[in-house]
Amino acid sequence: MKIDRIELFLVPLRLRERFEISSGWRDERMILLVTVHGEGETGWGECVAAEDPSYSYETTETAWHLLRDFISPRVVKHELAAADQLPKLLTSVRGHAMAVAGVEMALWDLQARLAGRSLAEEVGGARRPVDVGVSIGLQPDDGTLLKKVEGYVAEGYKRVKMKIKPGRDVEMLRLVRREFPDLPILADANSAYTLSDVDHLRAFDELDLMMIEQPLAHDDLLDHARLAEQITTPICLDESIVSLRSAVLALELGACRIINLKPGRVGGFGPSRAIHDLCVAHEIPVWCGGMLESGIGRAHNVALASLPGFTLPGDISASRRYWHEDLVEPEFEMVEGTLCLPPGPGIGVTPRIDRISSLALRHETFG
Ligand code: OSB
Ligand code: MG
Repeated sequence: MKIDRIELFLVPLRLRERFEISSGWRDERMILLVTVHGEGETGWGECVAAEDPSYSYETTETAWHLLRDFISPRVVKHELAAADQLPKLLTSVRGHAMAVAGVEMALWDLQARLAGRSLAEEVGGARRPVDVGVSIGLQPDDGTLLKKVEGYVAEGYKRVKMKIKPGRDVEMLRLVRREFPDLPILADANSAYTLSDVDHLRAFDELDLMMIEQPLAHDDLLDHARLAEQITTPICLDESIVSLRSAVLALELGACRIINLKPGRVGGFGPSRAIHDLCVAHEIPVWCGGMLESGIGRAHNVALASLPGFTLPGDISASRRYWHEDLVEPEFEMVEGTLCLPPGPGIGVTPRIDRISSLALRHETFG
């Protein structure tokens, strides 16, 4: 594949409702879209970096900088045997996996389109509907949360994840558990606790949670391993898993029993497939997380989630859970707790280029 041109778009998209986590809230996303043009086709990617550095050190602006000044110049006009060869062109880029993933996943889309295959087939997935759950942000009060949970359960979501933080955790989850005795639920702390909270975290064990996601710091695998010895609720890691190496280390240390795999966080499909295979070999369940993506990133996530090791419902909800109007056609709809894989080629949904262009605050072309 010879890449002639790369384009970047920055598209503000208002969320249908505020999304609040332990470190802050947002009402709008700055969607960073990447296109790679080559061999007469176009591949689409979405960089998941957020507007601020609270979830990751990467932000929309650092990603734009990396993509413009370091990644695009090493890819444009270069010959790539296949999408999984991208790391060979980027040996001089350390970290910034989200920026890299934007291009990497666009290359996979391009490769799939050129082969006339769906992205799911291209990455080794099966043609099966993908089980989905929903991630609910912190709510102003328990009554509002219970109503939200009830609504999503009625819509058919297979499991519910709730954001927690100190002061909005055990009691709140206990109420939800009381109202929904059989519902698969989990709690995501986004690093809001430390190992000194172990006695408090032990109180979660009676709630029959599927897991607690990222209770401690992103770079503290050792304390996660220590915590795992003192609580029975399975620990799932999100922020801590930024590469295959970090996944190897986490499993070796016993820092988690489950992994939330987000392709946009680990550098794309190449590292995601390697982490997936590692987890399958260790009998560690994986599920596909989300970063409030538009339909473009969602299409990539659905394709990845069709791999066999994804045995738990992902944070891949329907377009309308996030947006009044998505950036793709058709939008993603949930049917009986699942999202269907769009039939190929590539991501299988059509980016609405007119809408993307007219909404874009910034648009740059390289090559
Ligand atoms: O921690 O999983 C997270 C969204 C933005 C940043 C971090 C996280 C999330 C979510 C939402 O939980 C998942 C989604 O529905 O896209
Ligand atoms: Mg998380």
